[in-house]
Amino acid sequence: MIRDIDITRLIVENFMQEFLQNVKIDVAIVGAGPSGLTAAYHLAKSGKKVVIFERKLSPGGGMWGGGIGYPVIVVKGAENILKEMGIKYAEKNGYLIANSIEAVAKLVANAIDAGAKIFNGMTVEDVMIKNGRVCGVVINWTSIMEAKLHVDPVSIEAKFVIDATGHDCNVARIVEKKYGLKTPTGKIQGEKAMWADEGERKTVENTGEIFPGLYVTGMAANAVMGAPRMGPIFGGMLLSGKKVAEMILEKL
Ligand code: 48F
Repeated sequence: MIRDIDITRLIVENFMQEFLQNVKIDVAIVGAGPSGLTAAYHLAKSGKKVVIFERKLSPGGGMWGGGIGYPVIVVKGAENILKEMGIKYAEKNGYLIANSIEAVAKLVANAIDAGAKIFNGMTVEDVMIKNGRVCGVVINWTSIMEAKLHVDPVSIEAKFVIDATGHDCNVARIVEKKYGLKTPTGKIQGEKAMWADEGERKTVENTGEIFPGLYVTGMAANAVMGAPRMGPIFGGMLLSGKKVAEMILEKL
């Protein structure tokens, strides 16, 4: 017999256990797009305690829709990552072509299998900064935020925080507003117009620490540093996610 309250108990108990195991972590990743998921995979594979906080219910960010809603992505320069993730692809004129739904599903599955946690429906609305260093994130349920209820958030302690929030660079924006960034200008430069070749290269180049304890990856890196967008080509996102993980692993 199925008892209704058994279901209630199992869900609440299980979530509470998982959540409490993750209030003090090595790396908090904000955003479960391709760059955040790739970073999570590499950090978790190296045995680090890593959690992705994703505002929406579905992880995958801007990858699901491929280009203009056709579930196809183009990749250049990240063939090894596609292979490692088990994402099937075809090659045409030097470009790799993959199905966006398969790509998201496998990035998510690989990150989870490597040991990363994904908490969905949670928005990072602030960071903790102590002694001039980012040392955690402040979270609230997205549903609470969207309903504009006055409910105070809670904090998660993390040795490093990664802003993987894409075009909006939401975490960088919070820190910029309150303290200024430790970048050459101290300010968010805003992403520039479409230029796939330059954008892909710059995404990887711009990946790095923008405030003590806070790193930026993926499209957020270009938005912070003032580099072009690149549309539905994703090699830069995957390579940037891997790079940010390697940079943090050197310090952990
Ligand atoms: O936008 P998104 O996919 O970021 P990305 O990894 O990849 C960019 C590409 O998808 C595409 C592109 C490729 O060429 O330009 O745009 O850089 O994923 C960002 C994720 O962050 C979540 C958001 O819902 C999305 O899934 N997010 C944004 N702000 C917050 C957040 C927040 N404050 N808290 C939690 N999640």
